[in-house]
This record gives sequence, C-alpha cells and structure tokens, in this order.
Amino acid sequence: MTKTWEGYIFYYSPYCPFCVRVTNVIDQLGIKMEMRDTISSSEYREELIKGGGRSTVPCLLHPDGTWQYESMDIIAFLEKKSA
Ligand SMILES: N[C@@H](CCC(=O)N[C@@H](CS)C(=O)NCC(=O)O)C(=O)O
Repeated sequence: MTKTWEGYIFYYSPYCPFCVRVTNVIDQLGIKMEMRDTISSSEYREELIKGGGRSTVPCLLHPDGTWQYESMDIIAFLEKKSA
C-alpha cells in the first residue's frame, strides 16, 4: 500500500550510493514523500546547507524541522515508522 508521508522531504543526489540505498527502502516500503535532488537544483542544495548545516546527502527533513543525516539512521527510522 502506498502511503504519503506529509511534511517529510528527502534530500538526495542521484549519484550518491548512500542515497540510492535509502531510496530503495523508500520504494520497497511503498512510501511516497517529496524528493529534492540537490544536484539539479542549487536552491535545494542551499536549503539543505542553511537548514541542516551541511551539504551531505542523504538527509531527511522531518515535519518538526529535524534534519536527519546518515543513511543507516534514516533507513532505521523509515522501517520503524512503517512497521
Ligand atoms: N555516512 C554517510 C555518508 C554520506 C556521504 O558521504 N554522502 C556524500 C555523497 S555519496 C556527500 O554528500 N558528500 C558531499 C558532502 O558531504 O557535502 C551516510 O551513510 O549517509
């Protein structure tokens, strides 16, 4: 079943293997959320740096304003929330 996660935004680069790992889990779990490619959009990259403090991807922005870095932590969160 596809679920839309309102207010969650995933910042990624299509060339980043850590991002691909997270994106695969997002797809496997049937989650839909807003995805922002920081390579094709300098605006999104600036948002990430201003909000999260660094340009590293992947990063998951939570609705409460938390910027979560680290692919394995993001995957653990997605799996727990989906369970
Ligand atoms: N340990 C991190 C590694 C993330 C990482 O190294 N991301 C690279 C892209 S593959 C990156 O964003 N490098 C540029 C930067 O840190 O500004 C994770 O698992 O998420």
